Amino acid sequence: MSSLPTKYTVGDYLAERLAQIGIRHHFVVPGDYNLVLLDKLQANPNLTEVGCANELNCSLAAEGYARANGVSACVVTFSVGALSAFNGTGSAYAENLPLILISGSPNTNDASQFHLLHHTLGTTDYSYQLEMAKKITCCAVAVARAHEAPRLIDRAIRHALLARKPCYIEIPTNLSGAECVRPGPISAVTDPVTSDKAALEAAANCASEYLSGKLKPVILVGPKLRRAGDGAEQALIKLAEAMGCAVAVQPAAKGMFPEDHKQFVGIFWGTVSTDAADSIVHWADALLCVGTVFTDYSTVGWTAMPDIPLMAAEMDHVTFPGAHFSRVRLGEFLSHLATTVKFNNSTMIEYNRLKPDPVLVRTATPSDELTRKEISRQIQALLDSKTTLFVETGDSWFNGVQLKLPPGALFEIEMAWGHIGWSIPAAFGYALRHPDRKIIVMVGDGSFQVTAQEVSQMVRFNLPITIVLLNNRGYTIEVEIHDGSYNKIKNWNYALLVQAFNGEDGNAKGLTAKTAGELQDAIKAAEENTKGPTLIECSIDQDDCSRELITWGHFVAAANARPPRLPGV
Ligand code: TPU
Ligand code: MG
Repeated sequence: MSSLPTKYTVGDYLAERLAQIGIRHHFVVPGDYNLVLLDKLQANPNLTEVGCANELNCSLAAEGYARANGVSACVVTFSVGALSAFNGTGSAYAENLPLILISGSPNTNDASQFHLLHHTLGTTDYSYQLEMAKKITCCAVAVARAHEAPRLIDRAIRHALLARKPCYIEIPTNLSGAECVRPGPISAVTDPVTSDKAALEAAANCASEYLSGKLKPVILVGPKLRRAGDGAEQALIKLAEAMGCAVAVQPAAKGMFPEDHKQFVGIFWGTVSTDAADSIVHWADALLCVGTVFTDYSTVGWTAMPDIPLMAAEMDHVTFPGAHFSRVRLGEFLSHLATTVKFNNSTMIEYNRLKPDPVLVRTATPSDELTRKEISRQIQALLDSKTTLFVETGDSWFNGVQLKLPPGALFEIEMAWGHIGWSIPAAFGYALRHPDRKIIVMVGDGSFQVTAQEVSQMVRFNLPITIVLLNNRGYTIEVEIHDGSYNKIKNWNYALLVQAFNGEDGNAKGLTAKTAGELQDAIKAAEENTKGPTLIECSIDQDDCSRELITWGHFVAAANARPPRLPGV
């Protein structure tokens, strides 16, 4: 590695650590407080700098990259950059992704000289950014002396990797180039914590007790299964097969248990579940929750919260009614359980009785006006083993969750944070790490307007992402929760906008579809465009939304409107 520095600086140290933990692309927006740091990161031969249009998009691109790569880095300038990047960092926290947020900061001499500085609140206390970062990361550090950098950088990264949460590293502008020691062995940062043997054993015994005497066990899979890593997804398949029971999946975990597996019984999402997943979950007398997240959204306004005592296997602990076991790693626990459980397929037998017959999907004729159903039908036909489908907040959630994933197809959703506009930068970040996958984004017009600029990075990097934009002229998901004039938005010429991002050398295509035949042609053109993104604007009627959205919106609105509870009542 002759190109690595012989004398290390704080910036070199950080660069080497990022490369050592498997980061190949770091997402940046420059500003005078981080320019020297950017030079140092650029100088590392294993890192590729990826510029973004703004810091919100930069943080969301890093969020998407972390989904593909397991960890990511976002580098911004002080306050004006970092406060925008806090949003994607919040997403990474809620979605359990280790995103390393790195911010440049003022020269170390300024605080003691009581200087007023640009990009600050206009006071002489610059500690506010670190204090804010502490609330939205698992570990926030500010380097104040170059010799402290190795310890602080290693600590922040290790915490993020272990907790699967973002961390924050602040580096003053005059320290990025300051000398520090070279990095020690990376295993000190990356080595996993394994389960406590006694706790693992005790948790497995407790699981046998929990299941004994139960006749109708069901496994419910949540989004933390994939985040846990450690082979947890494979271990779950083994456990499910050893038990023989029904396996339902939460919407944010779609694709984390293969949809073509004979024990997959659908997406459990209360009254808007697919197949008969809700019936079988409600029929169960034992529910093994694996990495589940119960929120107002995933429980349809608290109407679908399971009401039997649960076993909850989390990323690093397991709980039962009346028992808790810390330091039990999910993958190890599931693997252990697979060797001790008894086979009981009663819920599969019942499920096969309850399962609805396949619905006949009507294919539109080419001249038919485009509908939501026809869009879904055509997207379904596009999915293959190489597809990763991104679904954005809005009716795209419901349309996407209804689709059947063929083996190998992956699904990405940001249901916990729910930031409209997430899918465009996130799909961009993800695509850089997985250029071999066929990436399709389902996004609404309102969401697209939030982060549209990041399509220009897809153009810059020649990424053939297909964006299916559902133009229903407004914020339909909000209409179904609570309507008002604020849910109307200005219509754009989306196809033309995307072509504007081409400048003099881009390969983006912008297409419009108002009929079934036009959509078919546009999809064909998208498949032929291998050198850049293709956006297909699908115009549909304002009221053409899914049954599931209307039902879900009704219950979420009811949960939002609960009157304040008075003390003692
Ligand atoms: O399909 P559709 O019309 O529901 O989707 P579209 O057009 O993307 O509209 C989404 C509307 C929406 C809003 C305004 N969904 N959630 N919100 C609230 C919201 C506001 N700001 C951010 C950053 N995220 C949000 N989820
Ligand atoms: Mg819309």
